[in-house]
Amino acid sequence: MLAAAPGMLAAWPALAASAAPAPYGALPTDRQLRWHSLETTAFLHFTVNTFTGREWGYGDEDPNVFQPARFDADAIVEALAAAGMRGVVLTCKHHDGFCLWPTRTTDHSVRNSSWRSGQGDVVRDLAAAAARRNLSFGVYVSPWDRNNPNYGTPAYIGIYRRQLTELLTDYGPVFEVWHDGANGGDGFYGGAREKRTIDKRAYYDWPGTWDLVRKLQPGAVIFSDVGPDVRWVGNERGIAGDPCWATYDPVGAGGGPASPGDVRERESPAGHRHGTHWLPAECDVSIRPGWFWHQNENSRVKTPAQLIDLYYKSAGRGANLLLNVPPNRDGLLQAEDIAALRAFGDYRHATFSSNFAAKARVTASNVRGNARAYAGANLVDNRADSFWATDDAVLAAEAVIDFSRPITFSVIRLRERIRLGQRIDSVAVDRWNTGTWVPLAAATSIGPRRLIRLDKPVTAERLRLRVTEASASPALSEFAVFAEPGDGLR
Ligand code: FUL
Repeated sequence: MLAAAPGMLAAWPALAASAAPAPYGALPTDRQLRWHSLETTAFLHFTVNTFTGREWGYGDEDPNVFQPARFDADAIVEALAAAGMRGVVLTCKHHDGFCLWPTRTTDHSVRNSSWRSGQGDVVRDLAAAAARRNLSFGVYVSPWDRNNPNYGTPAYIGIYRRQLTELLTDYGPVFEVWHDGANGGDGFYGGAREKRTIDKRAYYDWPGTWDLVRKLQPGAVIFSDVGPDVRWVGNERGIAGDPCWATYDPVGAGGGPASPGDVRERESPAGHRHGTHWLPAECDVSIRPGWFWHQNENSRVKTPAQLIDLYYKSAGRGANLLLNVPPNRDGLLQAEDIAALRAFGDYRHATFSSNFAAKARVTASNVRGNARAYAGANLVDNRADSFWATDDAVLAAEAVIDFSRPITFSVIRLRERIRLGQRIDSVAVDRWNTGTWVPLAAATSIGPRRLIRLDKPVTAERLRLRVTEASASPALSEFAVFAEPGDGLR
């Protein structure tokens, strides 16, 4: 070992590598971390309903009603990408049982439609278009099947799993497998035209199906009311709770074990602080009143201002946004929807492409081990893998962010180092105003992302972030500051 030169010893503690904080509580898996990074994704509800005008097809539809003459997966994906969507989930099969791919499990599919002479495959085209545009591709496969004669018997579970097997084997990587919670009722069922009820806790043997998904697509997250990877947020308005904890221990509606379709959904928006599972929320919401395209809803597409509000109330609270934009009877997105998507994308781009805190000077009240690896400057270095951390015993700490010139902004973004768990309970931000700190904003859960949208633009030369309460020493990877364009589309 080399001897240290005289005088260097004093500097060593400051340079010493300090061990990273021990993780706290439930932690995300790698597949969940990838899902978190997508932030905004699109949902495509498309099937025979698009042509019959229904929301829930009965299951007796003639496959020939499915005639999207101008279907163009690249055009659809392009419009989604322009809105900043990083993934797309397709209703490969909705409750009516019509399969958008030429499945070998039933005749009720595109193979028996005269559309493209029975050679069409909506799943293949969308998966390929998404891959070309670098969007992740996901599948919605309704467990309830109002067409299948076997629905309600054990044989149907085998059919459902073969359908999943086809989708998860033949179409490339899948990032999300989406199981909705609608379970049983009346339907065609191969001509029986009757009501079939199932025991939603036992009938589907969900653990067996989830094992299959894991085997076929280990990188895919599984979504349902209860996860196991991503939870339904508990409403179809697209709004997460505030707070919205990434941790959750779902309980059945009656207090027993939870399963898809049977969850105490009033607890889903907020999750549970200190829950034992990392089970983050996804906010599914339609750009229109219905999930499927209906001519008479073309004038009721959400406005850009409404979409932006939803973005702050979903992604801005650490959830993912899953925004449904249903293709029309041509097999394209409707012009009104495309216009709203574009304005939504333009606004996000204009807001988030320049971070005024980048390069700001940061002074933290405590730095873990006094080591550069955990310095306050990591908050503003635009790197996802670096973070500001404090010593284990320091749960309340502050960082002053000095822009060295007045800046005008309206949005603050914070991110925790979620690989180390959700550690922070609450924060506050103050602005420096002629010699004193003035409270500006406060927030609770942060997790992968927290956007604080101010009521109006504010000008300040210096901001102070205070971690007011934490359950373990804070580890924050980002403090960013943005200005919304123009009037901020409110
Ligand atoms: C629900 C379904 O019943 C709706 O039709 C829609 O697909 C929604 C996203 O999930 O369970």
